[in-house]
Amino acid sequence: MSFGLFTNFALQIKTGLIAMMVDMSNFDPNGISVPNNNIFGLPFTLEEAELVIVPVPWEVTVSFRSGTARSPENMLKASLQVDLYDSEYKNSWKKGIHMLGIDKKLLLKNDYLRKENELYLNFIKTGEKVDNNKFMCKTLMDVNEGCKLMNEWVYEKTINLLNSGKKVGLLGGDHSVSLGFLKALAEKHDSFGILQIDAHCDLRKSYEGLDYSHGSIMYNVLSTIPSVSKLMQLGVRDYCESEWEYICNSKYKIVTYFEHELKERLYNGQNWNQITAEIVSQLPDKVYISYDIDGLDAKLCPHTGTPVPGGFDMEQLNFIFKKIMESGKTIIGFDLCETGVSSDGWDENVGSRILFKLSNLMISQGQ
Ligand SMILES: [Mn+2]
Repeated sequence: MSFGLFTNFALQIKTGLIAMMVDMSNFDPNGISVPNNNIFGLPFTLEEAELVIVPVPWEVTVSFRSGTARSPENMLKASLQVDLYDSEYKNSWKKGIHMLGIDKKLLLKNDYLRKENELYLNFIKTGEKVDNNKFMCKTLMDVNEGCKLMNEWVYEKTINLLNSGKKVGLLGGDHSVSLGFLKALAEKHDSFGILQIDAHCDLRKSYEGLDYSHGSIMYNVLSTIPSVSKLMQLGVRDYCESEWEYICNSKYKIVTYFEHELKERLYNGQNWNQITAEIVSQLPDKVYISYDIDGLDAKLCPHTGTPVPGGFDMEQLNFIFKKIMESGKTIIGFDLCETGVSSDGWDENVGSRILFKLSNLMISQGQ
């Protein structure tokens, strides 16, 4: 494929001639990717794409290892290596996938507040009371306010895209980024469930004093978005007692498949197909996939923010997604979060392949 195509597209946008008529005659899906193109090396503009990926470069509340705010830009590069041929969802990409540019202001704000939050976390580790320290009270207030603004930013971006008829996927950043998108989806869908892939429950109330921590995302979702009728968590293997109690008191609104239980069932002779059927049957008709990459085996995501031993193989989860599609349920949106940044590009390589699979799921469904 030649660089001429990109110029050609730019010209068509300027002259307003694009509409849905994308000239793919010069695009070779079997050829090498053109770096100037968009995600997965695809040539679609925002206007042409059926699915829009919104990158959210944010990791202000991460408590262990940083990097995930940079993963959208790294995944964009890594995505050029993903082959467009998907044996399950052939040619789905032809409906158009486009990733928005990284918002530089949001990234700068993230960098500043992340440092502030580090100061705050180091302070509370000393065991001193925040209330007694005016400087720390102000720092905490700034961090919480910044996270609130990020949520509003995500809401505005995603509701506008949904209103213009686009399908939307979110690319974090840490897991806290999903709240605004889920609020936007709740305006479009009366009732839906969340399928959460995660090593953690993320059900902590105001984790470490932070209102919008990655460790509180599902608590915040359930306490502020009544349209979420069910939360199904898969692969959890690191959680605290209050989260366990919260699940037990949820009257089965939260169904958690803990990793040790899943493994035990497999060891006792059940197969993945049986377990998958059980999982899929409990999901409501409309499903949002919240994919925290740390739900996978850490060998697939060694630089994620809070890795935990154990976890899924990628294909195990793809199998569940396939069965959801076969069941006739609708996937209304997704997020992919917590992909780390690695010097050899491995984490981003895995992440971009998951992003392509999630994109294909969404886009292969009818409008
Ligand atoms: Mn998470």
